[in-house]
Amino acid sequence: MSTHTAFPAEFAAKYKAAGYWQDKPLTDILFDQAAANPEQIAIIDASQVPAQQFSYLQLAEQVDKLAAFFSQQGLQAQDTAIVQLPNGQLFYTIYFALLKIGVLPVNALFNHNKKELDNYLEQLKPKLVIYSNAHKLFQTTEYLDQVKQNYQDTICFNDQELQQYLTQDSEFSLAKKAVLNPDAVAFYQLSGGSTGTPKLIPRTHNDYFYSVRQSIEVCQWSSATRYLLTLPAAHNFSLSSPGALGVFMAGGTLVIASDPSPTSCFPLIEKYQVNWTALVPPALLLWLDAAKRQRNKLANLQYIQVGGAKLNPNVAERVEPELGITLQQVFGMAEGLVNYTRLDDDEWTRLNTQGKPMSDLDEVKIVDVNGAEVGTGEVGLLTTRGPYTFRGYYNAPSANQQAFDQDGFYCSGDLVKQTASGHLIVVGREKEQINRGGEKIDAQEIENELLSHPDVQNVALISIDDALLGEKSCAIIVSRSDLLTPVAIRKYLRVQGVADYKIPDQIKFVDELPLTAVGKIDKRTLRLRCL
Ligand code: OOB
Repeated sequence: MSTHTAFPAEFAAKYKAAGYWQDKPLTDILFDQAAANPEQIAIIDASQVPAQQFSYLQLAEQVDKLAAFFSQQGLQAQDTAIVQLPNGQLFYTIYFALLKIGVLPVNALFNHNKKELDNYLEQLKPKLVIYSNAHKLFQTTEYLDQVKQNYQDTICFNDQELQQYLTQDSEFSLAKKAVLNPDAVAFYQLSGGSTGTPKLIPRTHNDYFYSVRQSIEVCQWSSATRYLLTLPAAHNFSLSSPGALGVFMAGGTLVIASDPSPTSCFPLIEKYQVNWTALVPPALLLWLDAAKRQRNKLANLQYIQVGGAKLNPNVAERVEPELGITLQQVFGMAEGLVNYTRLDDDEWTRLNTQGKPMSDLDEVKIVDVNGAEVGTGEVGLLTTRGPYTFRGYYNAPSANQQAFDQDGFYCSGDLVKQTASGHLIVVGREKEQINRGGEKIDAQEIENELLSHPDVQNVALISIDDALLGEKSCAIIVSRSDLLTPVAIRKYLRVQGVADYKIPDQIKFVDELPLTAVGKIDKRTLRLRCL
């Protein structure tokens, strides 16, 4: 059984003929730069104290050394790996090292927990797990022992072991570069999910390479770009839109912050003359607040990207006057399509739209519930296909049937309208997902978890408005016992290994849940009741 839905041959041919797919492996992003600009600083890792710098040559050497090490451990092309690391230089070294020998990683978010890791392990049965003792799940050996027990062919390393290996002055012979098919899967991205089970998104060398190249074109990045990483490194926004890979492709410098707070970021912007960064809307609010006192620290910053969740136009309006920085809205998805407002878009467009597709070969169809296209300015469901939008989740035929129309358009679940200029405005969403300040919660996943509690008879997880995060989650529960408390519910979810950000922010008990005419839980009514 094939577990990967490839781009149909006629589309692949079209993207190649247009010169969009160039049949290059993703690792060329780094190695081309190391050859052309070996001395240029690729990374300033300020998540470490003191900060550490790596030139392109040094980074490439580290990648080669680690690739050789992984090969010695018996890892081979087409093996898979689960990597969960905090933001730092090592994330990129490992990413490129695995890709170089053809191992396919899935980069778990650092705030993922046992539930997510269990799921990725179960789906991929990886040969390699890379974890960090800085994560609470690995502070004791319990979980690691369980992994080793259940997956006896899997080798596990923690970040410190690999870091130590890299700092040793040892001789190594270059790993044999995998002979890569550029149309093949390079790695898996993570889906925000809306169907109850986490899903993996295969991204090919060709499609991802193109998405990075087109992103730096749209954002006009160059070797003068100094980008501050604030978001999780694994996220599609900060990896490829244009993100860290965009920095490397442009030959710029990536500055890594330990977190998105103004306290961590403002001094770095000043010290390292950062001129670009990317934020989710809640972090932007904190930055606007801090800039009232420390705007001078942001003097070098020219552009600020905001995306991952809807940016309120009232907040958008404050960015340019209060920070003195041009705003770029980014509406993307790990599945592919990324929309950017252009640097020279007029002010209304920059403040009120979430951008337009980055590629002229992106096809966007906005449809009503029957699949018929709606007119310009009318709200409908966003569906899309194009040179960097995936064609199917890993090993998930029934989910794929739901997620794609018969022409291979991916149904994103977002409700949008399009302006005459082709820009998209996100007005809502149809999918069962809560967007907690950019962090996605699959409502069904948490509902299923809650339903496994013996005292929970029925439950709905809904979004509620939040001034900082945009949305928070609220679990509305029909309990079998008068003794069930919110504290007990939260504890139960924690013990199950649910990630912290997915634990309901509010928990309410009701006698019964309202139903729609077809007998589904009426979340719209619930949401109104919670206002
Ligand atoms: C990005 O990727 P994901 O996979 O975490 O989430 C995708 C979903 C979209 O379908 C949409 O519902 C929401 O996040 N979203 C936005 C948005 N950007 C993403 N909703 C409103 N306004 C925006 N600007 O979040 C992502 C991937 C690449 C670049 C940027 C964001």
